[in-house]
Formats: sequence, C-alpha cells, structure tokens
Amino acid sequence: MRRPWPKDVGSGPLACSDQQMINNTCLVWKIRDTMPYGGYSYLDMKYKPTDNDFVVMIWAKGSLPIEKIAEAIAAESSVGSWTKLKTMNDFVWKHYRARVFWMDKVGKNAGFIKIAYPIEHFDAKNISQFMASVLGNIFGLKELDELYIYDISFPIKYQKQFSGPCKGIEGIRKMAGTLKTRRPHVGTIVKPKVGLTAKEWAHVAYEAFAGGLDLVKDDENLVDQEFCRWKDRLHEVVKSIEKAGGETGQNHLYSSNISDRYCRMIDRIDYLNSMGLQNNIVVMLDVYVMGMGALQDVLEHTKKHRFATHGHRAGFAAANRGSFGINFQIYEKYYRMLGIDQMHIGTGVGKMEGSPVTIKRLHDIADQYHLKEKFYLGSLDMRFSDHINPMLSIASGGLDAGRVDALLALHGNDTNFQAGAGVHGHPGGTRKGAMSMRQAIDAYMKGIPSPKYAKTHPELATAIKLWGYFDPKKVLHELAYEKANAKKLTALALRKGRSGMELANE
Ligand code: CAP
Ligand code: MG
Repeated sequence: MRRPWPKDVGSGPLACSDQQMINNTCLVWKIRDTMPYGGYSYLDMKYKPTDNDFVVMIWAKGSLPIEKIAEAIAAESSVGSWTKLKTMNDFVWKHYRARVFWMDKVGKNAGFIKIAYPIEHFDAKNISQFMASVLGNIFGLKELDELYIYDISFPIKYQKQFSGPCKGIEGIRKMAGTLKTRRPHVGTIVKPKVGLTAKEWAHVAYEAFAGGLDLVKDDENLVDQEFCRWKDRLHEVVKSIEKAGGETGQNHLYSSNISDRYCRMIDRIDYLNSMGLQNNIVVMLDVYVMGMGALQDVLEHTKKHRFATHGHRAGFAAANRGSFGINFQIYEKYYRMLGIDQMHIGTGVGKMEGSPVTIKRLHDIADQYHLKEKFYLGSLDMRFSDHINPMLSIASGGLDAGRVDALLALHGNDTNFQAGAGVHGHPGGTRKGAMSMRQAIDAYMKGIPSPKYAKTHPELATAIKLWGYFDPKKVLHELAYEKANAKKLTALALRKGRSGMELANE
C-alpha cells in the first residue's frame, strides 16, 4: 500500500489521486513553473566564479523552460529539493548552494548552462561524494529528455590534495630508454584477447618485442582466468622480456592487468614489488569499471612501490555517448590528478568514436598545463596545478602501420601507439607485424613518409598493401579547419545547441 501523499503540499484543486501518482500524471509532481525550485532561485547571472569554485558545463533539454531545468539541476546537485524546506537557513544557502551563472538558451526548453559549486560544498578528499553531488541524482529528474555533462574545471586548491603521475611521460620514457630520442612509443595487445595459455601468450609477447616494440599489454578482459593465470603469465613474460631484450638491446615493458577486487589488486602489487620488477612492469588498471575510490587507493600503493601505471578505460563510452551522459574529459582529468602515468585517450583515426579534433583535446588534457576554452567541443578553460605531471597518451583501437603518419600528425611524439590486430593480423605474423609498426615510427623519426620507406621495408609494405595508408593530410586539414573557424564553430554551437557541435559529434 503506497504511503498517502502528504496533505500540506498537494491540497486543493491540484491534489493528486494515487492513480495519477502511479501513472506519473500528477501535475503537482511537475516542477512548479510558478515559483523557483523549492522556493529558492539558483539563477545568479551576475555571479563571477571564484578561483575556488568548480565550474561545470552542461547541456540540458526537457519539458520545462530551460531556466527551470537549470534551477532543478543546481538544486538537486547541491542543497535543494523539490519543495520549500523548513530546515533551510541563510548560512547553508549562502555557503553551499550551486549557482547557475551562465546560460545559452537554444529554443525555450533547451540550452547550455554553466554552474559554479563552492569548494566548501564538498568533502574535498572524497571523490565518490563529489560525483554523487555533481554527477548524481540529476540524471533521474523526469523533466529531462537530455542531460550531458561536458566538462568540469577543477580549482587548483582542490587539485593540491592529489599527487598526479609519479612517472608520467618522462618516467615512462626513462623506462623505455627514449628520453634522448623522444621517439613515440609503440606496442601491442596480445590477441586473441583471451584463451591463450601463459606460455603461448608469452611467446607472442616475445615475437612482438623481437619485432622492436616497446610495450606488450594484457587486454582489458584478461586477468587471472583458469587458462592463463596472472602469476604464470607474469613469469613467462619476464623470460620473454629478458630474451628479447638480449637481442634488441631495448628495455621492453609489459602492462600487466591486475584489475580485480581491491585486496587482490594490492596483493598483486606487493607481489610485483617482491620481485623488483619496477623497471619492466607497468601496472594496468581498468580504471573506469573499478571506480574512483578503489583507484585512488590502488594508485597510492603503486606510487609507494614506484610502479608506473597504465589506465584502460573499457566501459567509459556508455557514459560518454548518448543524450544522457558524462564526457570522458571529466574522467581523464581525474585519472591525471590521481596519478595514472599512461592513459588510453583514443586515436582520431581508428575503430573507436571521436573526431581528430576531439581526440587532440583529450591529448592536451593528458599533457598540457593550461587548457583554453573550446566551447564547440564542450571543453572549459582550466589550469592543471604545476605539481601534476603530464600523462603519456595512449592511442589504441583499430590501428596498423599505415595509420602511423596520420596518428603522429594528430598526437605528436609524446604518445604510445598500440596495435593489436594490426600486429597479430599481419600476413607475416606477429614479429613482422611488430616490425611494420616499428618501421613506420622509424620512418617518421627520419622524416620519410611511410609509403616511401615501405619501398625498402617489406613488412611495412605488406601492412600498407593490406590495410591501406591513412593520409595525414586529412588530419592536418581538420586541425587547420578548427583553427581557422573556432569563432564560427562556437557561434554554431551557441545557436543550434548540442546538434551544432559538428566537430564534437563526429
Ligand atoms: C584494441 C583494444 C583496446 C581498445 C581500447 C581492443 O585492439 O585492445 O582495448 O583500443 O579502446 O580490445 O579493442 P585492436 P580505447 O588494436 O585490435 O583494435 O583505447 O579507445 O579506450
Ligand atoms: Mg583491448
């Protein structure tokens, strides 16, 4: 039996029957558009965010005027609720409420809004609390047809509590021996993703290393399955690293996926530490699916033992895409603040979503300190604190040697290019597949376009013949178009809303 609707709120002509409540047709239930959300107005267009405010950029669309929707979002994610609170007081209101300080209306019921949240509102050391506030209940408000959180600008004061990457670009380069050459890193994911025994897996890794690759990694879904135990695989790969290193002279790296429940992840880090593998093993973490709380503690443990970390974001796209979502750039900022050393950010030219311009921005979030606003990408102005080292960007997903020139035109040298099927699907097998990727990188370092270098390097020629050559001009063209039309792109987005963000929606 449903609890009857309290009288004092729904009395008089608008009172609802239980049936209306059940059928969701209760007028009272709708945000009253005669007065602000719960008796307070969260709209404060004269407000100028302070350096200690979090600024959040949102796209929203719904069944009410955007002003009402904006208030509901600000209220529900800060101090408010749907009716007047007898318990509210001026101190709470003044110090902890969120403020809608900017709005771009697109029609009557849709628009972009920017909301400022005071740092006092948050249990600053607690990311779960932050996400439950800013990225929590609001997604459930029934008046919303679309709600997309594009970006958050984190105050320096907030960033100070995080230590950032302990290795970062420079530390990973030191491990791989590329501090001097500044050569892009190149690696593979052993395929098939799962099913090989530890010995079979390690043999494929050896072939990849022998072909000149820096890094071999577990796939996001390979951890400690019966057929390929984590420890067995580790021991076999260590042998492969030693054998291949003896032949190539390179210091090869292995990203070992330890993702699991917290206690087992800690056990695995302690085990790696007991073997003193800091110089060759990178601790791989499925960062999105494990959640921020666990990730924060695991990273404190990897840093304590000086292990580099590799962030895989499997699952993030569920939040990143669609009319209700949270853009990856918010997660990526957290992964850098928390201290991931090398992080998957997308390719711009491969099998996964994300335009070259969008991915370039994600690359900048990984290794730049000052990000200027790019409204047409839904990306805010933000400064990273000086103590937060840059992460090494990982471009992975549908890559092969014929895409390396285009990748470098977009990402530049401070990148790790990962090719799975692009190596193990090479007609010559893994070693030749690896050689084709390495040859494409070497060609770039010598300033020779891959198709020309392929004339004297058959492994590269075979890859380009099979999978084609992605002309870097396409990427350069899109980057130049963005640069030349930034103002026009912003105006288009302001006028048409989310559907007008052409470069972000590709
Ligand atoms: C790539 C990959 C990576 C994705 C992750 C895969 O394999 O191993 O997990 O790149 O995507 O399983 O698809 P291929 P992202 O090289 O064979 O495509 O980097 O965008 O998070
Ligand atoms: Mg994978």
